[in-house]
Amino acid sequence: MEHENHPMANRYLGGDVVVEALAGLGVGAVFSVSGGPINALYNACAVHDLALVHTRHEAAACFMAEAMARTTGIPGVAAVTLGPGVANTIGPALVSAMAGTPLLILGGQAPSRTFERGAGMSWDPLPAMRGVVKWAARVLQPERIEEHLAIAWRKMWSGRPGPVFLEIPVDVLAAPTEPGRGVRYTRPTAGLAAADRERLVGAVAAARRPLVLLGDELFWAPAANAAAVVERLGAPFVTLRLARGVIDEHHPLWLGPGYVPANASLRRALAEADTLLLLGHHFEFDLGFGDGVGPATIVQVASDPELLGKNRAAEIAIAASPAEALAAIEGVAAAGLDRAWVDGLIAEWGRERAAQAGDDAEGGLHPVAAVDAVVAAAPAETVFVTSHGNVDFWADARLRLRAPGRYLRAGQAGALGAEVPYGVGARFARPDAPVVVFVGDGGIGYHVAEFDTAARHDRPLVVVVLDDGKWGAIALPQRAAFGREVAMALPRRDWALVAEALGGVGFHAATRAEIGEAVRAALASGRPALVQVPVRAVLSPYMAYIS
Ligand SMILES: Cc1ncc(C[n+]2csc(CCOP(=O)(O)OP(=O)(O)O)c2C)c(N)n1
Ligand SMILES: [Mg+2]
Repeated sequence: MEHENHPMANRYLGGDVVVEALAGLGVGAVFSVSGGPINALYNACAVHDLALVHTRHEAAACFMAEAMARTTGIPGVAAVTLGPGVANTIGPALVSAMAGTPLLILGGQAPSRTFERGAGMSWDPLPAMRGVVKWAARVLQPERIEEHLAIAWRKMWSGRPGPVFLEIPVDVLAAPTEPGRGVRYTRPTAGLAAADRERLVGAVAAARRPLVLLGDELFWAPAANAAAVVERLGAPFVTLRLARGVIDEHHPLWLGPGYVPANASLRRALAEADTLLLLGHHFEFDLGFGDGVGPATIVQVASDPELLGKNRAAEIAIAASPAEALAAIEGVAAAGLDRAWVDGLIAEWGRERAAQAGDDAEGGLHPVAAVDAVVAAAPAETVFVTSHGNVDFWADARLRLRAPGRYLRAGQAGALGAEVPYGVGARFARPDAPVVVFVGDGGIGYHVAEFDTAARHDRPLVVVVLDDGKWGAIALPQRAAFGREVAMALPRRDWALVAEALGGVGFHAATRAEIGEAVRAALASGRPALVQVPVRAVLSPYMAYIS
């Protein structure tokens, strides 16, 4: 073969150590934007058969890597070049930190002998990266690469997961070295002490008005019996962030997304419950920091002790795996359950959701009508992505996920721009799953270029642009507060045409029927597809609440 006669071919280098270690850790792909100092890594991907994806922006590479973790539980990895390449990863690292998702960013660097001499593109990223990641380090000996990857992996998963950064200068990555011993990692599960078990069972059994809040950790460490537990208890439950879908959200006890700003029924439940079972999460922004909690006894279970009592003290705070807690209360019934309260809440959520159903008044479709039409045309196993614009908040409230790992949303950081890369990344993680992305006419502009990446790698997905002709989430509250919109309009661009120019296929759809047809045709096309849907700008419950 042609490459075999070249000086660096057929030699075992630092890059080979990296790739073999990653493969041992279950990593399925490396996302990058090509950079010279990491050529040894790229070559190693070919040698050891690890998928390598060159995207159009380092931020997109990171979002795709993070999307792999959000869909499968196993992180992808982003490898980027020095200086501006690393600088472009700061945004997604922040998203991953604030969302509590694992992400390993590998950074290239100039040869170590040039340090402090002003080598081209070279910049010391460690101080800046330390501001956003859990751990950042530089490895200077090829024989210590594997050790550093093992540390990175442990740091990334410890407590609440998050991003880590490892820099490897080109002379280290391209240095001949010996194969490592292989890195393996199994996430530890924190068991339940006997006394905690007793308190937990006692509190749950005594509940008259129990409410179960299912959070992030149940995605990383699932509990197969979660549905059985809520059924036996007769307790209403909400699903938060990464836990969306850990119980099928078509379940009759589902009280909607665990998102206080978008769920008035949840606000009432928090105020009236006598027992709150907060599993694998903390009282964060989505739960109103716990401020709306009424007289309830709070029972909080999370592996990371740092989350216990955060923002709101818990009467019973247990540092253990929520899955262990669910195992402990399996079969426990709430003897004095206030059924009328439970039924009333569930009915209220049903009415709240039904009242959202949009009309087709003058000026175009209501965003809810558009979202519902898309969802109706998407197969049950679809992975959905939404973002942080006004129309995305409608989508967030409308979606009912049937299983975990099927809902990606930037989360606490609220970063526009993650949408298209998340969709492409999900398609790498789950090559057979249909992927549908909701994004606004503002958000699409960030990373629409990743249509090219999806096309080059044959990763079909459907991106639905909900086009209200403006930066809606900013414009609508601005109008309410100031009586006008200042430079908020976005002229209607032909995003379907952009998708076609980038190797995809484009559709326009303006009615419910046209949306259904376009989504089905997009799915059947087997190509990256964009469906552009004009919608009215209607303030979502979320934006109304926070404005
Ligand atoms: C990285 C980033 N920059 C800016 C914002 C602020 N922001 C929130 S929503 C929004 C408007 C989004 O417009 P569009 O994507 O069209 O969605 P719409 O609100 O119109 O539905 C902006 C600019 C953000 N969330 N993230
Ligand atoms: Mg918009």
